[in-house]
Amino acid sequence: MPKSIIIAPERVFSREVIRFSDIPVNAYAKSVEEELASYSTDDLLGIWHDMCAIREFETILNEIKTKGAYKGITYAHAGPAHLSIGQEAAAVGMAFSLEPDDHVFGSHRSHGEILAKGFSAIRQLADDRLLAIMTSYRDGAILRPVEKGHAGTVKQLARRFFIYGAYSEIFARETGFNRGLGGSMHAFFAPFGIYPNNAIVGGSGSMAPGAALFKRVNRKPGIVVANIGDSSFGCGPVWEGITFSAMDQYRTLWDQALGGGLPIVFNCMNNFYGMGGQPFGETMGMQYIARLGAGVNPEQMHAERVNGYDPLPVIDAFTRKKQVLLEGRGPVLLDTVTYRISGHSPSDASSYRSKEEIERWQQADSIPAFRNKLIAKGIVAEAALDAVRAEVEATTFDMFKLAVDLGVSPRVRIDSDLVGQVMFSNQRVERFDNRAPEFLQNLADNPRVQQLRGKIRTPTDGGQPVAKMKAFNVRDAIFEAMLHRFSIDPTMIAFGEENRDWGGAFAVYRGLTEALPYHRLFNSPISEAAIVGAAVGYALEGGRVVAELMYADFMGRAGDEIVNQLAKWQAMSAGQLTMPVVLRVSVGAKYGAQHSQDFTALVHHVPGLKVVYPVTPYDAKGMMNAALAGTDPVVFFESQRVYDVGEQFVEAGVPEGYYEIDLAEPSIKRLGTDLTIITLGPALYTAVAAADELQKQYGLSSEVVDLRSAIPLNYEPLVGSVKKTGRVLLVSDAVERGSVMHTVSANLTQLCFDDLDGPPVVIGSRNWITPAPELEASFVPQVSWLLDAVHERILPLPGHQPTTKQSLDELTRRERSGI
Ligand SMILES: Cc1ncc(C[n+]2csc(CCOP(=O)(O)OP(=O)(O)O)c2C)c(N)n1
Ligand SMILES: [Mg+2]
Repeated sequence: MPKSIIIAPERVFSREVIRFSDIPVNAYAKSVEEELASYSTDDLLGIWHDMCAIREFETILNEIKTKGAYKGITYAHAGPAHLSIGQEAAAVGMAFSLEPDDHVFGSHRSHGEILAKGFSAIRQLADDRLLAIMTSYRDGAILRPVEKGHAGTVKQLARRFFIYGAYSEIFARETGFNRGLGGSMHAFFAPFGIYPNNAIVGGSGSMAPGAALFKRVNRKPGIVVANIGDSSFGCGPVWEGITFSAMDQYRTLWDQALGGGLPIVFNCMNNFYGMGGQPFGETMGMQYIARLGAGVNPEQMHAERVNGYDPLPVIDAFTRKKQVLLEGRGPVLLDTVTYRISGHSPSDASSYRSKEEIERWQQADSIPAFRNKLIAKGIVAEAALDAVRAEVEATTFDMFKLAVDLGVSPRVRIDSDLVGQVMFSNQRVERFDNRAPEFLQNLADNPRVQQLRGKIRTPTDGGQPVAKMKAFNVRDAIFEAMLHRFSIDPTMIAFGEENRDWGGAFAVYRGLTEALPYHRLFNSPISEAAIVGAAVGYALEGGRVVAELMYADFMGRAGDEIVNQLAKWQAMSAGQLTMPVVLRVSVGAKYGAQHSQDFTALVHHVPGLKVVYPVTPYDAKGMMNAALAGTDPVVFFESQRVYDVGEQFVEAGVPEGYYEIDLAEPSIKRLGTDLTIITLGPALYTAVAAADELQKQYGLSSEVVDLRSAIPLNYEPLVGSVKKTGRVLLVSDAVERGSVMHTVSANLTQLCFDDLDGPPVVIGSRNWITPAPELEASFVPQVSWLLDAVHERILPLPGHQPTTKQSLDELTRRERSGI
């Protein structure tokens, strides 16, 4: 079913010019008297409160980092403190008019943003709601220390709670928002709309669009703000996130009832510096971050530069931009100008800027400036401002004292297994929402569903091998599992390159285009970082998502999103967030050096990911079903060598109904007594062929075990097999050096040392680039390699004449030359 956007030659060749419209710079011109129509005295005192609180919060951090003490309280803080002294007005301006349903993502320099958003939410939430949040959040662990002896209002209590939770998090205490597993650069508190802050520069730029997507797809209220620095606009993933957010399809192809463009503000906290490099005038060429909106879409992202050294223009901008987003005209780019008076971190000697420059910004400091403005116009009495400041400083200091007190705020016990326990959530969630899943047709009418009914699901058809066209294959198995979950979980969506009309590059999704509305299955831009980043953001908001990378080779493009985002947030939230993402990754064949690499080892090395690689229809369906019922990130490798392969091992065939396979369980594909051959990926089929030859030619009985999964992995069946045979050969198509099989081999050596006749032998692809298909047989393990390896390194095969080089001498020679 082709799309309805027709590209007409006469249109694209017509003469025209591309026009840009003016991008406002500091257009805000309201006097404070004019603003009185929008703000009560309490509002203004609130803004003042929040700015002072942030300043005090960070001043304390700065003092203890640089001097080891504050007002007589000594404390050595080992972790980082990226301070934002000077940026308070920008943070408060950003957060002040946002509602709890508006979600902010941020950067390493986010203490101020967190506090500002927290105070804003506290102001807006009703007392009973605040109490409910504080008592239920981690069963009151943060509330208990701060409610002791508190005689003030609920809102005051909530502010104590929030300042204390933030300090505790920064100081790695049990009483932190995330039990200290997030820390200074990653602290967040979802009940107040504060989502993960990212130590990876620009990290929020690719994740936050997924949160905005979640709001659209699931019709949730509110907008999303990605607070990122000026230097982060040099990061590819930020551009990808912008591209993803600005896709026309939200307004051209999606159901307009969903609300149109993504409700997201890319808010640049523009302090004119990275650590020492200056995007303005040195490391970039756009001069104004706001200019960057010009190329993105005809609305130029509604880009605007605002004065973030005064909270009022920022509040004004956010109020206007939120309206734009609610009208479905997003995304928005804001260039909020501010200045970091503090160093990048306390060890920063400010060698990259002049003293004079810092002094000038100190003279313009937003906190005294705001105070003076209010006093000069007689809007708020000096005494009232001073009283607020005194109270803020006292509370902040009190909370600091509580947070550093190990008796009140203990660290997670060093011998506890907490980190291990929260690496995976290991839950089962049938559906993340109860509404009816949206479909375009009755599934019984779906052509692919109908076609699958006629396919043969068993290894043989009337005693004969099944013809390729008739076999229910791996591709079908994944489709069936996907459709099942799509039909149960209304939040489930899938996206990636060429996912919709093309059906995914390898036609796994063929038929889903007819079945699903755009917002449940769509083409993404060629933006691998944004594909994975958006999936992470979507999942963090509470939706199930399947993202696809067309080739494993492209994982590098999404490197950060896979290794630092997808893998980390469950544990960094101390188990409060789940990550129900299946990342489908196809492993190529016959496409040479950049399209045919098995990268299982890369993700195997990254704690926090489940890594599976089924290669039979039975396994693919059962494991996809399990992955789609779980709450953990699963990197789901698929081999292009076997998409067409029918079931060859399960005599009863692939069930039409639902079943799951425990991801940790290896599968014994063939029983044997003399040798265990362990595989991961399509090497299974090579191993089975080798087992046939070993039996036929040498009477050697091989047990073939397919790991199916690298993480998690139950070693018991492997140990059981090795205890029986005493000999192990491990095979995968990944390049041999550092392959998953080496870890399995090393572990089995320890687990089965007394039962082994000799050391396990690992065979993988050569440590080369993947050559052209005509040469692949010299690269990927072949049956002959396995036979020769058995002969040379496990058990001499009588009369066997090796045709390939598998000896230990050859291994040593190759290692010596680095190949
Ligand atoms: C991907 C990445 N590269 C580099 C760094 C090291 N680093 C930390 S902060 C920073 C400067 C970031 O500048 P900007 O985005 O303007 O934010 P600011 O620090 O000014 O708030 C750098 C280079 C990092 N954390 N992540
Ligand atoms: Mg900066």
